[in-house]
Amino acid sequence: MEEKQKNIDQVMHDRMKEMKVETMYDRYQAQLPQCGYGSLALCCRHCNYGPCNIDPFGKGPKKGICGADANTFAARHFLRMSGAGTACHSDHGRAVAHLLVATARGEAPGYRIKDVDKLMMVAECFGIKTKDRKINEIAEEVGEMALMEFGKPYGTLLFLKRAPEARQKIWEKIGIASRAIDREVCESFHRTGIGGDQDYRNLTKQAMRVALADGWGGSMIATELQDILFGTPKPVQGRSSMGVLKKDFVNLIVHGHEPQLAEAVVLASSDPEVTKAVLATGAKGVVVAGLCCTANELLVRHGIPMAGHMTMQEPAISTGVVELMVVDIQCVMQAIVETAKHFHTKIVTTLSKAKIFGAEHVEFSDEHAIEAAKKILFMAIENYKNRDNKKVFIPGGAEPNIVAGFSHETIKYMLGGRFRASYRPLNDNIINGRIRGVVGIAGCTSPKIGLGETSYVNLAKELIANDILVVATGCAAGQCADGGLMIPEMKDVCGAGLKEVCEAVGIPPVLHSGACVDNSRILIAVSEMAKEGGLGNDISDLPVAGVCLEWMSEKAIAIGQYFVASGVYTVFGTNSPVAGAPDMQRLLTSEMEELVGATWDFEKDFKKIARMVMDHIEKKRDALGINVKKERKLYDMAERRALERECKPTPGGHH
Ligand code: NFS
Ligand code: SF4
Repeated sequence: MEEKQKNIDQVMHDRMKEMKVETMYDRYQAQLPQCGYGSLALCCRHCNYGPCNIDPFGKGPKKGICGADANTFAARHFLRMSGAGTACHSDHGRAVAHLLVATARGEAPGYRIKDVDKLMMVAECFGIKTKDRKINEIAEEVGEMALMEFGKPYGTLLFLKRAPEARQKIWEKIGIASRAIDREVCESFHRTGIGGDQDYRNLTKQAMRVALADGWGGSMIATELQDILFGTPKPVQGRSSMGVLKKDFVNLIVHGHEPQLAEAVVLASSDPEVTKAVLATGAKGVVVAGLCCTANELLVRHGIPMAGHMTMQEPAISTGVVELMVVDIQCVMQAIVETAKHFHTKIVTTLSKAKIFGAEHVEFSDEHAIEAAKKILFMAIENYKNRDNKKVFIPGGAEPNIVAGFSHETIKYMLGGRFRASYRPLNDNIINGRIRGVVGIAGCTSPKIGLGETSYVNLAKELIANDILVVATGCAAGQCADGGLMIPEMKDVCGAGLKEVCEAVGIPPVLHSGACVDNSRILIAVSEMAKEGGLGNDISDLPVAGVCLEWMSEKAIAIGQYFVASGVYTVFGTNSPVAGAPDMQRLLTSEMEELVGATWDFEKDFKKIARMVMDHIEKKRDALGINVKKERKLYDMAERRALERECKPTPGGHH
């Protein structure tokens, strides 16, 4: 029997095993069996009466010492996860807002306002006067107002207004229109302490409100303000593979999430002083490659190559050619410091809020970004001579294998044409059935599904074969990119309808829309589809869905929850975060429908997920009345005569 070709993940892990470099798969094995209480959300240590456990099956306790039951346990966990995820995306957004203000004031010399159109759009959305004002003045006010969104004492978030009116009404009606971002995060933690909110339905509502403060707040601020500063993504060729690292070059990997660091490193890497220093070492140049969401940010804006997603951070170092990995925050595993010890690689942290024991630290600031970036580059260059060529091993090619950069503006522009950017053609193609619907694939990669598995690739392939357009972000997008799905040629594995559209517009069937904060782009896209008309008047009317197969981070839970609260049916793979609390599980997977017109679903079996999503899409199409069964045409006399003139009646006659 022919052996299935190993993918880069497997090849790298074989190599690491050989070299006795520990991986997350080893550590995952060492954790097995994972704690049953934890897996079911049935442990609580929110106070020191505990830790308390609930026994879901046997005769053990059904309540914590304070009396909290399984639903309260699970709902509190769920709210804390939503709150923590929101905090991550939003603190990132806040940093970008600070940078915008600093840039506008001329206090951040490495940066400038790149996208004035986007600045004007956000200014208008914030109700800021733009006429006869200097760009920098407007930018400063936009940044200041964005910062106010975190702590304003009254009112609700300004970006909520970008949702369809029907959606805003639902949020108002059930009391989940988010107020200030920090307030929602703070209140979530307040409510989940001992003796706080102990009604799982009420807790879940707050989980919606805090998550909406992520999607329509912190994440959207991050995305839009980054576009202002670094440019709104446009289609760009790129490469995603370990092969982007090059043998004769100084290789520097930027890992983490906030693009301000990565942008500065990219900028500084072409500084003549840096080039001179590189050439002096005998290397041919310097490769800056991204990892995780930083990679997505750099890829969609500049086509900077991507070395990998979450589960590939240790393998990337194990190529032996990485002089330095510089990190900021989020999804950076402490383990990389140990991995690096097997090689010459330096690990450098940059934020005072995220240090790793054993790593070097170069403090990064908006004011001195370029200096810090240069310092880091010189450290990498200096380290080139320490590379051990016997340890070098780089799998994968280096030629471009993706077209990325599909911001919602680009999608609209490509579909509608230069003079009338619009979602009309997309809506029309959904109505006429060439495209059945749209699915957003987002989120993490995880060792839980097994080494070498490419769950997102398989799912995306099945969806596009069934005429469903796929929009991908985060590590899921990274995996789809590695899997070769993000090139226009992939139209050939699509269903006939989607193929026709991809051909006409010149897009791949799986669109790379950026990092995890860029899921906010999907919110805007679905809002505009709803407003464009013909597909109902709310997001929950659209034939769309969200999927995260290998969720890991608390951020993924926040994203899932804001998708659902925005009206998007969302399916998560592996396991439910509330599995041990049946009422809570039912609330998420069915009763949410009544509240917000959408639900969660959790499904272990990946193969089933494609089916679930497609069924959902067809259900929505039916409800919209766009799945009209071809009515049998009844001819009147005149038509009948005309027909008879054209063709001879066959035996049995016409109907
Ligand atoms: Ni999203 Fe990005 Fe990746 Fe998951 Fe982590 S990098 S913000 S959390 S693992 S997709
Ligand atoms: Fe136990 Fe209640 Fe304290 Fe949790 S909050 S640890 S359930 S007593």
